[in-house]
Amino acid sequence: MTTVANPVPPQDLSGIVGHRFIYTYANGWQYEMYVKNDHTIDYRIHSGMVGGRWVKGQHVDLVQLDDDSFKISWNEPTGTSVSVNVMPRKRRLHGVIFFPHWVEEHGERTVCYQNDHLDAMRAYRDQGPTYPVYVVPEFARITLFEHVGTDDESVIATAPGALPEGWSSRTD
Ligand code: FER
Repeated sequence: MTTVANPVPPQDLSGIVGHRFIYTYANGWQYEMYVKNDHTIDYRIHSGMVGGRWVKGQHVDLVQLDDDSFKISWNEPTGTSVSVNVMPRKRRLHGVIFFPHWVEEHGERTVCYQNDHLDAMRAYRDQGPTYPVYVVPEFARITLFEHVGTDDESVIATAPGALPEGWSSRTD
């Protein structure tokens, strides 16, 4: 129970920290996220507008909203902001992506291993244009959800295009 004086519900992040999951949005875009610890994700984008992009060590805000309900929010060096609600047992996810206008126009500039191009991404971000922001709100189905442990650099260590054929279609 929460109150005005204490609006924060109990926080048990063990249902999502140390897990890897693969999901496909209703628009067909397929993503993979690894919650490395309670403030960091690694991810790969298997298909969609910026398919081929991958990132390690993105700082995020992670909270538990309720039983089987988590929210992960962050801002990228590109200026893109993302907020994702995850319901692991229901295999349900809802993401809202807020793309700066330059990413909508030139998504290919962000398709890389971002960690090797952080200064370029910040320069594109600062050059813009930012507006109008392209807002993409979509539900997704989680097709794989597995515990792999925390702070494991080997979970996301390969470009999405360099994985074995069919790798991201594995289900559990
Ligand atoms: C997601 C939606 C968007 C996600 C990452 C993004 C890892 C990143 C978008 C971008 O920077 O292009 O569900 O999960």
